[in-house]
Amino acid sequence: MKIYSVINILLVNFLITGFVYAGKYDNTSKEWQIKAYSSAAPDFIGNFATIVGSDGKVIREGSNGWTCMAGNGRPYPEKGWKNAHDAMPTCNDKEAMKWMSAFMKNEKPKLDKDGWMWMLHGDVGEDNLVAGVLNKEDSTPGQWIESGPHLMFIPKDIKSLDNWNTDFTTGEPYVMFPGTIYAHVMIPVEGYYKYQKESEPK
Ligand SMILES: [Cu+2]
Repeated sequence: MKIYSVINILLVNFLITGFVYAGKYDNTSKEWQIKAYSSAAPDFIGNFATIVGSDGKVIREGSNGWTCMAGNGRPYPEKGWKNAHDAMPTCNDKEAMKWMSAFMKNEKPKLDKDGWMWMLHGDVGEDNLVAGVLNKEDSTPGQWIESGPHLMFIPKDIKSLDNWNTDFTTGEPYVMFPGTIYAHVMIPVEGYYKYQKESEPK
């Protein structure tokens, strides 16, 4: 009897500690953010990129003209993003950076040439036809895609994407937000379908 209560107390303690610990992550540090955001691109780009923190300020100066930052437009959680995927980090060249800031302000992007954006941690889901949809329930039926690793091509002239593939289930590059001011090309790389197996080509 005694032994059981001791074991019980130990178990309960262990569980409580476990729960408290699980809720106690803190991903707001510069170190966490630099690691999570810079790894949205391959090392040879991310290691030399400027990193913008959650407060919109530069937390590391870069040297290659690229900028990495969290791309998730949802409110920044008190303890930071749960993980890198949740942060939806993007590494942008100069043109993609212009596109990102226009996108976040709901403005029309004005680029001087085509741009490139890496998103090797994927995103937490998009309606492929409509920008800004935050939940699968609100998306166009069959058009919700939670992306794994990909590269994005951002054209200066969105008309150049007319008649391109818009089907994300083929594995080929496809147009996201086709026919809109935010039309761009998604280029899936290894692991692209890991969050949404049912869309993988069979
Ligand atoms: Cu993307």
